[in-house]
Amino acid sequence: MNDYTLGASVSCFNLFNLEKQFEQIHEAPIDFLHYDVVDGSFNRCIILGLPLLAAIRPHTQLPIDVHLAVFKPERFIEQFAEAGADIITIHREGTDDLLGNFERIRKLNCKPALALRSETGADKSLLPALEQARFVIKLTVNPGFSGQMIQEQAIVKMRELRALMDENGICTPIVADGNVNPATIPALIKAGASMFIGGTSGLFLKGRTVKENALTLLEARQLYSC
Ligand code: S6P
Ligand code: MG
Repeated sequence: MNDYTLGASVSCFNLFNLEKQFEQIHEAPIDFLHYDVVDGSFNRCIILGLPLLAAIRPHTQLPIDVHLAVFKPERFIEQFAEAGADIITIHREGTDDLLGNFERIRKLNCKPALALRSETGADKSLLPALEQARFVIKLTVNPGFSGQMIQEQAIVKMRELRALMDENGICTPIVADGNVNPATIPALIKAGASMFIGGTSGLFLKGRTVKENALTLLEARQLYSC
């Protein structure tokens, strides 16, 4: 399950020149794309919808993880699956029916994954969903916005999440999402993350190619992994 390591956040792409952006993405060691959808009520922003996903889908073979930062994800799952999602990630805070929604996602030939906001802890009621999830995204910032600082509470909750899964024999990988860079990676790895989503603070640093930035992130991961 740890075969993916580094994802690229589409909301941080150069949306003015997608063709060039994809050339850079495809020459970099990127394992998947991370596609944020925020509905304006889960957090106060509206980002990335169906038309852009449908437009980029034919131009990449990389798996696309659609991160539905929305309430009642059942309203959108089918549409994003049709538009080209491979993995659909839904929030614990967005639904009371995680497992029913996971089943919905699987029926559409996509893989379900789980996301937890930075302030959300894990408890035993989450174990079935954690076991079924392709991965669990632990947000380290607030949903939707790039360029935020990592929240200390997220690191603490991440450590507790990893411990809960380990105690229960669940090896689902934790994905760190938000402010991932060589300075934050050591603490994220220590807290249990093994996958990373790159954005403005690490993967899309100006003046360097995506490949150069990705290699720097992977070196940091290699250096600090046990
Ligand atoms: C954050 C969102 C992320 C960001 C990305 C930002 O809410 O879910 O996927 O797009 O992680 O990265 P950075 O380096 O700008 O914080
Ligand atoms: Mg995200």
